[in-house]
Amino acid sequence: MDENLSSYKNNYITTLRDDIVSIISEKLTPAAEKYGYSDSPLEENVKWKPKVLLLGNYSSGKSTLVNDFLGGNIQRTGQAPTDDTFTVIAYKEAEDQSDEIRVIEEREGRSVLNDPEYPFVGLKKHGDRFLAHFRLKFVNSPFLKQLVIIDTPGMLDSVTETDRGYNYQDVIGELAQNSDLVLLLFDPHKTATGNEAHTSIRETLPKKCFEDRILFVLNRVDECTSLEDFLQVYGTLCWNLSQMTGRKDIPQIYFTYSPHVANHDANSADSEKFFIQKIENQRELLKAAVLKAPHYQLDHLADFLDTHCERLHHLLEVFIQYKKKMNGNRNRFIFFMTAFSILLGLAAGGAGFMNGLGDLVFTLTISAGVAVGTIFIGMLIVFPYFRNRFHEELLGNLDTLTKKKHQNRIDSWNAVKQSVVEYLTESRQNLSLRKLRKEFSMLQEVMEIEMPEVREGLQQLNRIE
Ligand SMILES: Nc1nc2c(ncn2[C@@H]2O[C@H](COP(=O)(O)OP(=O)(O)OP(=O)(O)O)[C@@H](O)[C@H]2O)c(=O)[nH]1
Ligand SMILES: [Mg+2]
Repeated sequence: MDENLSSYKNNYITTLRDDIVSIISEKLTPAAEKYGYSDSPLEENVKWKPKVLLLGNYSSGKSTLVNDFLGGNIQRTGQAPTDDTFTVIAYKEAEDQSDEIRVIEEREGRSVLNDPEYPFVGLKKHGDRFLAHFRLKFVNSPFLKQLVIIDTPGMLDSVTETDRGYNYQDVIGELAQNSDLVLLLFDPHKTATGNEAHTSIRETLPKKCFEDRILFVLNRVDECTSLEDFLQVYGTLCWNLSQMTGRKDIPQIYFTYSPHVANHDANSADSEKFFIQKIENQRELLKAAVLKAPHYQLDHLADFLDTHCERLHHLLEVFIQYKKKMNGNRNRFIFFMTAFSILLGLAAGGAGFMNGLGDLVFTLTISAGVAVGTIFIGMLIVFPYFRNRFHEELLGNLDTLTKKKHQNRIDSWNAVKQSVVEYLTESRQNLSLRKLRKEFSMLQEVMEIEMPEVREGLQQLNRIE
C-alpha cells in the first residue's frame, strides 16, 4: 500500500474511532452511570489505541516475538519461566536522532493503574501483588504507532492462584475482554497441555472474547526434529484445541519461528530439518494480521456501542414501564380516594342534617371538611403505604415489564436486570418520566441514525483496504 493511502487509511481509522468514542462518552455513559449500569465511564477501557494481548505457555516465545516485531531487544527472554510481569508496550518518540529501537520511558504498575489517562484503572482490584507485576514501557518502534502490545507472564502447569498472589485467570480474562486481538502461542514442547492453558482456553477466553479475535500460533516450529515430528505436534495441538474449545473445525494456526534465534541446520538438503524450508514461516503473515488491530478495534468498538446502547435502551424501557405503572396506580388510588372521600363527606353531612345538627350550610361545610380531611389523610398516610406495596409488587414481577420476543432481548434483559433491581431498590420512585423519555429517545437516535452511520463508515474502510 503506498504511503499516501496508508496515511489516509490511518487518519480515517482515527477519526472513526474518535467519533465512536464520543458517541459512547456523550450519549451512553451519562445514563449508564446514573442508573448504575456501570461504575465508571463506559469508554474508559476502550478509548486508547488498539490493544494486542499475547498469551501462551512459558517459553513459548512471546517476548521473542515482541522483540522481533518491534525490531529491538525490549523484552527479556530465556528458557526457564523468565518474565512474571504484564508489560504494556506503547509508542513514544525518542528525543534524540538515534534510530536504535529502545525503551524510552518505563512506569511502574501502581502509577499506571492509578492514572485515568490509561485504560487500566479497573485492574487495580486485582490487588497489590498484581500491581507489582504490571508495568508500562514506552518504546520508539514504528510498529507501535497504531497499536499497543501487552506481553504477559507465561502460563504454568501447576501454579495455583495463591502462588501468583493474584488470580491469573481473572486478570487475563479482563485484559482479553478489553483487547482487540489476542495471540495465543504454543510451542512444540507444550501444545496446550498445561493446567493454566487448559482453563484459559476452555473457560476464561470463551467467556471474555469472541473467537474471531483470537489468533492461534504454533511457534518455535524450527525445533521440530523432522516432518513427522512437526505433523505429530500439529495434530496434537489441533486435538487439544478441539477438546478444549468444543469446535469441530480446525481454526487457522500460524506456524512461526524466530529467524533470529532459530538454531537449525535446515540448509543442507539431506538434513532431517529440510522440511522447514517447505513450511513457510508465517511470521510476516502474523505481523500483517497484528497490524490490522486498528481495524479490529473499530469492529470491536462498533459492537461495543451496539451492545451497550441496546442494553441501556432496554433498561430505560423497563424504567419507563415501571414509572407508567406506578403513575397509573397512583392515579387510580387518587380517583378511588377522592370518590371515597366525597361519599364519606356526603354521608357525614347527611347524617348530621338528618339528626338536625345544623342547617344546609353547616351540612355542606361538614361534608366538604370530612371529604378534604379524608383525602388529606389518605394521601399523607394511606397512599405511601399503597405506593410501597405497588413498588414491591412490581419489583417482584419485573419480568412482566418487558417483552422478551427473541434471544437478543432475553440476553439484554439478563444483562441489565440486576442494575434495574438495584436502582429501583435504592432510589425507590425517584424517577422522572420526562427525563427517562428524553434519555430513551436519545438512545433511539443512536440506534437509528448514528449506528448505521458507523456501520457505513466501517464498510467504506473495507473498500479502501
Ligand atoms: N529455536 C527457537 N527458539 C526460540 C524461538 N522463539 C523463542 N525461542 C527461545 O525460547 C526461549 C523462550 O523465549 P521467550 O521469548 O522468553 O518466551 P516467553 O514466552 O516470553 O517466556 P515467559 O516470559 O517465561 O513466559 C528463549 O530462549 C528464546 O530464545 C523460536 O522461534 N525458535
Ligand atoms: Mg516473556
